[in-house]
Amino acid sequence: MADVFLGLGANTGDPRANLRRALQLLAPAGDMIAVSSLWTTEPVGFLEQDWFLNAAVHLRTTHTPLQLLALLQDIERALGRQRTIPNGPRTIDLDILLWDDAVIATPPLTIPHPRMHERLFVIEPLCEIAPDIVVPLLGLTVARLRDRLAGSMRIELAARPPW
Ligand code: PH2
Ligand code: MG
Ligand code: MG
Repeated sequence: MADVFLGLGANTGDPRANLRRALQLLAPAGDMIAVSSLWTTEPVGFLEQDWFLNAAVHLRTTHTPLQLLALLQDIERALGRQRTIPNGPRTIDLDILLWDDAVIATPPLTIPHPRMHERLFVIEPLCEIAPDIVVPLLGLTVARLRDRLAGSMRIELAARPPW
C-alpha cells in the first residue's frame, strides 16, 4: 500500500462536476483517505482562461506509480481532456504530487511533482489534508511551503468537503 497525494484541477465545462466524476473514477485505485476543500484559483502560466477549481486528495493505493498514472490518463481521456495549449484550459487535470517518501525521476513520471512547491493552487488544498508531510528533496513541510507562497496568487475557498 502506498500513500499518494494527487492534485486535481478543472476550468472548462462544469468543473465541479468534472472533479466529482474524477473522484468516482478513482475509486478502483484504492481508498480515499481525505479530500480537501475546493478552491477557486486564478490561472497560472496561461492567463487568458477562466479561473480554475483546484483540490487535493489522499489516496491509499495498491497500484504501482505507472499503473496509477495510466489510470489518471484514462480518467482524463474519459472526461474529454484535449491537450492543446500548455497550461491552457482543461476539463480535468490529475497530477501525482507525492508518493510516500519516494523520489522518482524516470520519464514519464517525476515525483514529487516538480512545480508543486511554486503553486499555491496545489499547496493550499494539500495543506488542508497533509500539513505536516515533509516534501522529499525540499525537506520542508507542506505547511511551510504554504507560508512561503501566501499572497503569491489569488485563491478563494469555494466549497468545504463533501463537494
Ligand atoms: N494548472 C496548470 C496551469 N495553470 N492554474 C491554476 N490556477 N490551476 C491549475 O490547476 C493550473 C493552472 C497546468 O497543470
Ligand atoms: Mg497540472
Ligand atoms: Mg497534469
